[in-house]
Amino acid sequence: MISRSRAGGQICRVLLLLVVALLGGLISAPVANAHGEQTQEAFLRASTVLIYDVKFDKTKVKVGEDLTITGVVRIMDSWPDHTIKEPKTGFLSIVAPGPKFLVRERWLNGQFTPQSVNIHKGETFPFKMVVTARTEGHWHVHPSFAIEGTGTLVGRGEWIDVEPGTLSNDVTLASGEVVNASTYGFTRVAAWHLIAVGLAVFWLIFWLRRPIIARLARVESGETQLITPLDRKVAGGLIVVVLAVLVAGNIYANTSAGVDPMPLQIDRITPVPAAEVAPLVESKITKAEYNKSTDSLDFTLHVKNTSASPVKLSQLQIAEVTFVPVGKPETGMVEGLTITGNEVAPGQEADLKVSVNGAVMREHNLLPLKEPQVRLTGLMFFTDAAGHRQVSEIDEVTSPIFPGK
Ligand SMILES: [Cu+2]
Repeated sequence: MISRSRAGGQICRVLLLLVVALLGGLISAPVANAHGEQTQEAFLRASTVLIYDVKFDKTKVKVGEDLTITGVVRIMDSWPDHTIKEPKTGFLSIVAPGPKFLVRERWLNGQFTPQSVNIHKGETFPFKMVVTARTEGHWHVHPSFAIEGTGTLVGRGEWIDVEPGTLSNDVTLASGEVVNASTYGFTRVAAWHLIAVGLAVFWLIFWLRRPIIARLARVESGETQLITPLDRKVAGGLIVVVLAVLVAGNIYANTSAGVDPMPLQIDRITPVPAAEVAPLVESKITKAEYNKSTDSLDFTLHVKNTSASPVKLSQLQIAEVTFVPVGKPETGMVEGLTITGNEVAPGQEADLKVSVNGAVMREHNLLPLKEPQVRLTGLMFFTDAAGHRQVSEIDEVTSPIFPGK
C-alpha cells in the first residue's frame, strides 16, 4: 500500500510539473509574427494561383472606414492537375487574423462578384475589394483567392493600423426595415445553437453515464444484448423530438417573418477574364539550374522582340513574391534579380542571363528544397519604353536543389 501511494504521489508531482511547464510556456511565448503563407511548399504556391500588382490604397484607417485592395489574380496554366484536381470554382477574399474587416465589395475584371465564381486554368482577372475596418489594432492583411477542393492562396500582405472609430453595418432590407447586419438575427442563431447543444448533451450523457470500457469488453467478448428496451425508447423519443423541433422551427420561421421568407440566393457568375494584350516578345527559357557556388537560380532566356520599341524584362513573379532588379524597388517588391544583356532592340533576338538570388528565395521559402517537383514556375513581365507590359508564364524543370547552403 505504501509503495502504491508513493507512486501516486510521484505521478501527481510529474503532472503538476507538466502543467506548470505548459503554463510557463504559454506565458513566455513570444507573439507569433511570421508569414504563415511561406510555410506552404514552393511548387504549390508558384504553380496554382498567383496574385500580383497588389496595392492597398491606405495602411491607416479608423474603425468603420473603407480600404480598397486591388491587384491581379492569375490561375496558372501550369496548375499541377496530376497532383490536385483542376480548378473550377474560386472565391476572392482577404486573409486577416480573425474577422477584423468586413468585405463590402468584390470585383473581378470590372464585374461585381459577391460570391464564388467559375474559373479555368490560364485565366487572369484584375480584382478590387472594398473592406471596412471592424476592430481596432495592427493587423496583417492579404488578398486571397480560394479554390474549391484545393485551398487558399494569398497575395502580398500589408500591415494595416486601425484606429478608434465607429462602425455602422446597417443594411436596408427588402421590406424597407433598416437592420444592423452585425447583430441581426443573433437571438435566433443563439436559440438554435442552444437547442442543438441541449439535445447533443442529453444524448451524450445518456450513453456516457454507463461504464464504457466494461461495455466495450462485453461487446468484444461477443455479448450483443447490451441495448435495453429503455435505450430503444429514448432513441426513438429523441428522433421524434428532433423532427418536432424542425417542423416547429419551419412553421415559426414562415409565420413570424414580416414578408415572405426567401431561400439563400446563389448566383455563380463566370467572370470574363482579362483580354491578352498585344505581345511584345516571344520568349523561351533554354536552360534553368540552381548554381550552388553563387547560391542563385540561373536561367537563360531567349527573347525575340516582336514590337516596335526596345523591350526589357522588368520583373519576375514567383508565388506571392515580386522580384525586381537591384535598384529602387516599389512597395512590396523584392530586390533579387540580376539580368545580363537586358534590353532587346526592336526585331532583335537575344539571350538574357537571369539570376534569382538564392538567399532571398530561401527567405521566402521559394527554393524547392526536398519537394516533389523541382520546377521554376512563375510569371515574367516584359515592358517597353511606352510602359506596355506583357506577362508570360514560365514553367521549367530545373536541376535538383539541395538544402544546406
Ligand atoms: Cu503575410
